[in-house]
Amino acid sequence: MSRGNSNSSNSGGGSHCYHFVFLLLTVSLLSPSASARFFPNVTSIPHDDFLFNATKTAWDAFRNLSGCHHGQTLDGLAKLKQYFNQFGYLPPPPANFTDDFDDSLESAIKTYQHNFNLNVTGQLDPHTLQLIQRPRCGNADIVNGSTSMNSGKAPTPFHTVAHYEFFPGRPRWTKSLLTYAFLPENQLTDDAKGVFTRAFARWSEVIPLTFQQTEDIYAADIRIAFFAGDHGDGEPFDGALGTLGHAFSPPSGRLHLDGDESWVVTGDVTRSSLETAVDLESVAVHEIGHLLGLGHSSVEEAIMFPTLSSRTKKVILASDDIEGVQQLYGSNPNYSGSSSTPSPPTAGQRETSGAPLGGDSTLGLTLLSMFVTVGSVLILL
Ligand SMILES: *[C@@H]1O[C@H](CO)[C@@H](O)[C@H](O)[C@H]1NC(C)=O
Ligand SMILES: *[C@@H]1O[C@H](CO)[C@@H](O)[C@H](O)[C@H]1NC(C)=O
Ligand SMILES: *[C@@H]1O[C@H](CO)[C@@H](O)[C@H](O)[C@H]1NC(C)=O
Ligand SMILES: *[C@@H]1O[C@H](CO)[C@@H](O)[C@H](O)[C@H]1NC(C)=O
Ligand SMILES: *[C@@H]1O[C@H](CO)[C@@H](O)[C@H](O)[C@H]1NC(C)=O
Ligand SMILES: *[C@@H]1O[C@H](CO)[C@@H](O)[C@H](O)[C@H]1NC(C)=O
Ligand SMILES: CC(=O)N[C@H]1CO[C@H](CO)[C@@H](O)[C@@H]1O
Repeated sequence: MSRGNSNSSNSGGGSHCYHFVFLLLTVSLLSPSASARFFPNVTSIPHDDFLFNATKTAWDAFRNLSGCHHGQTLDGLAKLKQYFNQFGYLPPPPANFTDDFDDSLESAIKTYQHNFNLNVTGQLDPHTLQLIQRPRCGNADIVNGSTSMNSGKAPTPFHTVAHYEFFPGRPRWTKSLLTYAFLPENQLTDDAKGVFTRAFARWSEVIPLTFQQTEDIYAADIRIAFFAGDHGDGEPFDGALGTLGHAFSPPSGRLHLDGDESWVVTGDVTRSSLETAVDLESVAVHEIGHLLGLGHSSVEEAIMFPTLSSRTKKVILASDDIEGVQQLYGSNPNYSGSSSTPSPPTAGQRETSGAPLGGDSTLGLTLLSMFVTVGSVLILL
């Protein structure tokens, strides 16, 4: 389940449909007629379905598994096993997964509970199911059997240990200037690109690496793209929530984001009336951590913790993130050593005093607009 060196072929099959998402419109403008002003073809796209309905998200069905335990058979357990397989907790089955709550599922649940600091019960208790359903990074927690979170650490009952972790073999970049480019077909606005500038800056502040945008996506070290569904790398995206993005370890440089999310580019995501709103910068900072060689961390405050709830902003590197990335690259000589200096206010964090909840337009909240391509340009990306 590693994203390390996947060379898988274009399983998108060359079909390419274009899904319209959103162009820096405030939510109040997201009526089909307003959208149509910008993109005449938009009426054919059923965007209301995923934007305004939070009930049909990727892992909602797991809700029904609450209380299920060893020995039972229940519809949906096979799907849960696929989930655990996706994130490295279960090996792929010889044939299909069954709906039986068997030993291997119980053991996967225990490992998951250990990694996410839950009580290790081996049961699908409410806390565990809640975490399982939370939107998260698509990268596995366990790569090639090398566990990256709590479960990979030797038991150290008398100390706290760092929880940051690397990909197997500890791949890292060996040059200090890395270029990045955006998939031209996504047609990102300057505001959206600015989100990535800020996200890269959070890492370059603490390590001696510099990131520079380039227009040439084929020459760039890091290639950033929004895709919907299956996009040819063997790790399809899954619509609203579920997995939000994934990124490959060095020196691959591929950073992919799920084009079906309601990405918030500017404004206070925590006050969005949209249940599925996801903060773009928060996910970008996390995925850049993978690009640099970090795996997932069990420290909940860490950027490299695998989950991110919708309507949540989390962009400040925790000491766990900083120690981890400095193990790979050393410290930036200009770095003062304080791990939690809030960044100066940016367009994305402007005060929006007094605006009532529910009126996103009055909050100055903007959603990402892009064209999402499925399956065509991907072989090189
Ligand atoms: C995982 O193992 C496979 C087979 O041994 C190897 O080809 C692949 O590069 C490994 N992935 C990582 C990230 O180490
Ligand atoms: C919109 O319609 C025009 C003309 O039918 C077509 O050329 C264009 O590709 C369409 N754009 C999208 C995003 O579907
Ligand atoms: C969950 O259970 C409810 C009630 O039994 C059922 O109506 C619903 O379809 C189930 N949902 C899924 C996604 O299986
Ligand atoms: C596995 O599941 C798929 C989809 O549900 C089904 O088409 C296929 O026949 C199953 N294969 C086996 C070996 O059970
Ligand atoms: C763990 O178990 C304790 C004692 O039963 C309980 O108080 C606590 O809420 C549980 N924590 C979680 C995260 O489930
Ligand atoms: C440190 O700061 C100096 C002066 O601003 C700058 O020229 C240099 O590039 C910085 N070094 C790094 C590694 O960021
Ligand atoms: C949670 C949520 O927003 N649900 C909505 C799903 O779509 C239907 C029909 O548009 C609405 O009535 C629900 O409120």
